[in-house]
Amino acid sequence: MSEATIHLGSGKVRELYGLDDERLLLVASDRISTFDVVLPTPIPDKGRVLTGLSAFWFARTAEIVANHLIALRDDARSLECRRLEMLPVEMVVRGYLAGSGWKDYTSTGAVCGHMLQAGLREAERLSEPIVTPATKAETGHDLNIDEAEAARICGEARYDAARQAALDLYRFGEAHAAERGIIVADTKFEFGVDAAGVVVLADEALTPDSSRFWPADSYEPGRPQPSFDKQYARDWCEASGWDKTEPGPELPDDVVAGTRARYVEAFERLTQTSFERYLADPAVVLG
Ligand code: Q0Z
Repeated sequence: MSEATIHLGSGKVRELYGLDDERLLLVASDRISTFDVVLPTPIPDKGRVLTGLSAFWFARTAEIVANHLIALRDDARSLECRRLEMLPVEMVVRGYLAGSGWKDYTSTGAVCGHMLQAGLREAERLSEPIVTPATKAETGHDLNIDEAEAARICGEARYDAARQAALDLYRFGEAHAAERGIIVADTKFEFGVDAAGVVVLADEALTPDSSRFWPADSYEPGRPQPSFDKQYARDWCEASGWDKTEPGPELPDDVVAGTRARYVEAFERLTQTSFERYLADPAVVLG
């Protein structure tokens, strides 16, 4: 990284830097969050897994929608990106009934304004994916809004372009992952607008941190599903008696190793590339 690199912000597990007027650097750390708390123990290579997966999807979906990727760096954890004017709404696409969507459905029969058929079970696959936009609330938590509100905030044309891209991206990713034994239950996309007014996919794409990945081989609607990547860490945290407030517990070595193995497994299944090969030459995921 050059000396002129300016730190612009921190996410829970990523850092954002300015490179010049046109370019940003997104760096994925090895930090892991569970139950909304960042744990003190890193998962080795987690940031490289997430960066490699994002780069893989950006390369494979460029014909669906333009994206912000300029280059994948040799450290395998950093993406050089185009600077965009971000839309202030996150585009969540849900193909399965989980998390806050399942909660809303049980209390109202609808999810963010989408009235769904009666009698659906927890984790059930929806007949069609739905878009449930969200904004960053004051609390830092996401606030679900309906699509009409999102369109007002973004502008109709920009919202419609982002919505169509999000649905097409989800359908592509879900079908690709399903062939490799991973269910993408839902995922969050962020979009920006470039200087020409084009709506562009930004941030990360179809990673385990921006999505719910479930193992297909144990899928059974009617109960909560295990997370493909975080379940070891979550189970250990639950059993430890931690009250889920800051600070989180240190993870033991076997839980770190098991969690790392699941991230690497997700990477290798989805990209059909050995993780070792990716570390030696990150550009292999760009196809
Ligand atoms: C992404 C974020 C992170 C903290 C701003 N291409 C872009 N153009 C303009 N802005 C962004 C992007 Cl990706 C942008 N974030 C989210 C990421 C750390 C915040 F790694 N904020």
